[in-house]
Amino acid sequence: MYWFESPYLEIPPQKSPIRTSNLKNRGSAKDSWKPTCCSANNKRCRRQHEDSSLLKFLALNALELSAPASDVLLRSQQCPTPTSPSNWFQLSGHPDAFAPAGPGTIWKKCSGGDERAVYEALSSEPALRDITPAYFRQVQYGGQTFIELQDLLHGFKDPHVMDVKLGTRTFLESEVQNSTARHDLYKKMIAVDPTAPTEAEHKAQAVTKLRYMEFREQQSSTCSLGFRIEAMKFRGSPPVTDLQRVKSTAEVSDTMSLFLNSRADVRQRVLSRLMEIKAKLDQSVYFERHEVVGSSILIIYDDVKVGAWLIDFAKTRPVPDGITLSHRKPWSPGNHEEGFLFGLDNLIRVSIPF
Ligand code: I3P
Repeated sequence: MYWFESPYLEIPPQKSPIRTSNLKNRGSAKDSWKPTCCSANNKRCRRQHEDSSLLKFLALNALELSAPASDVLLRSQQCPTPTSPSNWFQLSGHPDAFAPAGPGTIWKKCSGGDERAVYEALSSEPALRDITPAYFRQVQYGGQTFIELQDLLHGFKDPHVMDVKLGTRTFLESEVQNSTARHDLYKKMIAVDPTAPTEAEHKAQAVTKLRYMEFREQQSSTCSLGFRIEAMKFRGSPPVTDLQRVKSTAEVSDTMSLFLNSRADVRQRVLSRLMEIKAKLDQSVYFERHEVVGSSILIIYDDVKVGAWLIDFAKTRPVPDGITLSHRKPWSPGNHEEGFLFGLDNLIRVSIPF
């Protein structure tokens, strides 16, 4: 267990509100949200409710923030007050996966994989400590296992947040053997493209997870660039999550520019941080021997600070003896390559201004 100061990069104050009017894929959380426990005429409460509605859509990688770390926090989520933590959000991820814990920390539900072991191993490589959220402890609560992590949003004021999923492969190799066809994934597939399922899949109204994950990779920039923008949040706007078809380099680059709001200073600091992360991973012994599937980089900035961290290690696995990974070679079954660094190289390239 360790505590550390986050490597925020300070930026000078600047008054330039983000314009989202040109963004094609805008989320609808704000439109659909309705306050239920306090007056809709109370502007402050309404805004706080809007913030907390982000729990449903945004956040750090793949989470919906509904699992309470304590009853007090659960109540404060339902009707936030100026002194309670109301500005939690999650950009993507599994429902009920996250809960606010205390000032500066969150709890993440452990559901498969061994993230605790990953965080402990990462913290044993000093160079890697500051590129992931700090890990504090494992906790049992309500019959569930959680890990307590640094809340990366802590210390930011109404920040802009982007979740970028890295890698050309987003599923574990073990998924290849899984022949279970799922109706929920069929529904998610036709929501993106109603013509995507084959005749047999339409008839069964079900697809395997492998089929769905590869479909998502092909629809987005995952296959070509080795990363995709999963979700983002602009200050004062609802989260944007319908980015499944942002695919070409030009579309990704435009989305990145929109997120950075043409702020050369922020862009430069994001780039420096991404390059620092890449340099550290290139040197990492742990990384060479582990496939890191489905992890994201979370980029956060406000008027004062810029930060970026790797998150979500539920699908990080050691590779069999005798294998070392480049993280850049194409995947073929058995080689465990996942294209993580190929994606990071491209994310850096696409983030460089023209
Ligand atoms: C989900 C996403 C998650 C994945 C989940 C998918 O798709 O790829 O990473 O969970 O699988 O449904 P989408 O982003 O389109 O919502 P894992 O990372 O745990 O594999 P699931 O439905 O089996 O949870």
